[in-house]
Amino acid sequence: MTSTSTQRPRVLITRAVFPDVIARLSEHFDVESNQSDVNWTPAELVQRLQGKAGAFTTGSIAINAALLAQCPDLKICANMAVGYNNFDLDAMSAAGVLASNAPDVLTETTADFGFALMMAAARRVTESEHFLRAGQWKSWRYDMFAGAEIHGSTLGIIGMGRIGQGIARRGALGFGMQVVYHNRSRLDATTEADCKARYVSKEELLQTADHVVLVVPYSAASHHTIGAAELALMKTTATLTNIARGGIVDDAALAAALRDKRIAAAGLDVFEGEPNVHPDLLSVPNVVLTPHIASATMGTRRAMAMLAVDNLIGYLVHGKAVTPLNADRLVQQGTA
Ligand code: 8YV
Repeated sequence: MTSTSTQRPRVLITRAVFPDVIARLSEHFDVESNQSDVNWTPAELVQRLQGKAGAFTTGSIAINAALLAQCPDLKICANMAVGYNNFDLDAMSAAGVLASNAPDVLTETTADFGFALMMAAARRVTESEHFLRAGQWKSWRYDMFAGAEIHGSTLGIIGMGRIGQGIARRGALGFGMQVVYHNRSRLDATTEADCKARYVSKEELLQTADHVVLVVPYSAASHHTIGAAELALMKTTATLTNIARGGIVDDAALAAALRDKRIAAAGLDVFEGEPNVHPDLLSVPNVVLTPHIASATMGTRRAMAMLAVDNLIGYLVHGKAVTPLNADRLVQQGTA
């Protein structure tokens, strides 16, 4: 190692990434990257973070007080994700570590996928494909895989941030759906008009929507937003789609509701304890299951990764991140 390179900040990329991400970071930092994509234990992660000023993280990398206490050189964790429930923001602020996420660049791609998953569940796309692949298709029948209508039906969105609004616009403008939404706080009138969405209580939404889509961030407060009681409020013909986070839905209760046909179908991209999936969900036919891919187009994944890079360079080289989460709290403590 040359004397120049030892003076450069050191950065850890915690999962495999696009090679040009490494190239861009290497212009400014000494970079260690997990290109073999090994899932490090918390102890290995701590060990790799020794002497690192920055970490490029993804949603599966937990940054908490125990880790921070052992990584005194760490200054920033840049998440390649809009969600940041893998970060303990209080602990990061207390340790003087900046957190950043990757908003906006994935909004439309993720809204596309939420809509696709909702449509696949309603129109029984994977269930009928499995039937065909199993050689069970012998003839046409009037009610074969008859599903639920999309156009003209009522779309209920829980969590009306940027992605929720994108789904609302698709439903209202593209499919003539009536859109109702529930959110911690009501949107301003202009945004409601843009999305053609009407604010209702969670109970009214669950009782009236033909298709419920969850786009709420995960926190202790949103844990099991949908459980047995909420599923019982839904129409028996309704679908439920979760593209938010595992833990927003009680997966065991959902599997029971699907098995007993208390709701018609579900589309799930996220799971409690993923990549493990509740075994009861694997055995019910009326659920479309995908492995957390809502943001997965090459263009969007690249944009998310580059925004994380911009945050690392912005903060460690120029003193200002692009999309920080706790900059105000660091400023108050005089650590930014
Ligand atoms: C990511 C996501 O693929 O951005 C998010 O919050 O859930 C996904 O887009 C995942 O978190 C990897 O970091």
